[in-house]
Amino acid sequence: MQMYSPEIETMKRKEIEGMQLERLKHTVRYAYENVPMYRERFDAIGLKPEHIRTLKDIEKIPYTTKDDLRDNYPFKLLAVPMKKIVRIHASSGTTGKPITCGYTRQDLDNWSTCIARILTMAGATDEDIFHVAFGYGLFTGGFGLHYGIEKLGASVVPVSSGNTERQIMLMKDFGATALVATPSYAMYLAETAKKEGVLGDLKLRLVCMGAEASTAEMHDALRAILGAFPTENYGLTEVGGPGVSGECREKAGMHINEDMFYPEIMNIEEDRALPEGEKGELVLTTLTKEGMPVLRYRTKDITSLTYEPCKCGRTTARMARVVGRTDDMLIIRGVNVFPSQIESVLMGMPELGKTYEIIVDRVNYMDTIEVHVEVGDTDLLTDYSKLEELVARIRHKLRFFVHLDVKVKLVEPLSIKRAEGKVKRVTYLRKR
Ligand code: DLL
Repeated sequence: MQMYSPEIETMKRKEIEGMQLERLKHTVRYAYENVPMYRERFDAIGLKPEHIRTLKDIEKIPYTTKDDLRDNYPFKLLAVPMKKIVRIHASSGTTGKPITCGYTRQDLDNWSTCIARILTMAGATDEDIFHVAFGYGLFTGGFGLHYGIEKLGASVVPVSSGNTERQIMLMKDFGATALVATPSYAMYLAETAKKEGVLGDLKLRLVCMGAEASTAEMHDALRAILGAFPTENYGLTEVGGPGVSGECREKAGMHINEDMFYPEIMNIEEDRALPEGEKGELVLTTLTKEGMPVLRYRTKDITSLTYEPCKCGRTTARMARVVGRTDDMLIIRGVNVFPSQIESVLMGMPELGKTYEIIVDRVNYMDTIEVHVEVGDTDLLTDYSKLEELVARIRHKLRFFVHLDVKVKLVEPLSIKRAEGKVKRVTYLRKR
């Protein structure tokens, strides 16, 4: 098994923790001395950097939230003068001002290292030709992956997003062996290539996905269509973008770059750290950032951690696939459900296509939920009895697996609008 940084990726737990503690102490002092918001927060509760003596002491530090980043827009959380910042990225979010991230030269170098590690664990080498279909711009996905691929020494084709037919032509003509995209866009590319009858001309052996949630069923479906190995990776603008963690060939969770990020899983309501294996909100602290260090960032992403060494030989902590964001959780007539749970049911049914949307409304004070899903084959739509039977089966499965009575509508293949950036699976007709 190839590793990009074997000396880090196979460290003993005690050594990793020793390194993390040193870096945590440094980051805390550095943030306290250079970022007014952290100094004010610490002073308000009488916390001093020297009070952080063990990794557990991190729990004394207040959380950082998205609102903190917005309130300090655009650059008040930078720990260095602008002269030292060589790149700025931002994430639009859904409302209001974006949140920003500034990188020093060293930050960019560390970022590329994180990405090169993740691509290597996914099985990439310097012989691969990467077709990058993430947007290039303020979004961290395009440039983040781009420089990591270059660092690995592979070839990068910076296609960016949009114009799906042209993307397929270029993948074919340039002989791309690896595709970088969101899972929903990777699926759209796969469906389009299938429709055009060119799947056999593609040389893809690897699909590296990230930036939105996916399910095991989605990975299986992609693998079946493209004949390429799907892996996913995770990150967020607030801590620098992609590169926090990624899957190896075992596909048994995403290995966290623990020398750069310190992960915690918290029960936020009870302000309690959760033990290994339990699901809660991922909280991240950067350990090497110079431009914009972030202490205990509440990601809102729900996952769990394991510290068990992986079969691949790596010893770094792994995070489970993200079930969803706390703010994406649907509460329908008191039942809590993540869109990913609905996706698992739909993707597991071979008669269905791979694109769906969820519509949430409130009628006569009652929450309603409706799922529109494409069928795999148009012919199904003309056979009324088959159609009825399929709808009944989907409803039954949803009732069984997510405990919800869901209205289901089957629609034509390729009739639901595809996203070029991040997919939006849920439409709210009711006020959130
Ligand atoms: O999406 C960074 C990224 C780019 C990651 C490319 C991976 C690949 P943001 O736009 O700030 O940054 O969005 C971050 O996206 O908090 C998660 O909710 C979600 N997300 C990212 N990766 C995954 C994943 C980039 N693998 C937000 N699974 C995060 C589930 C993901 N959700």
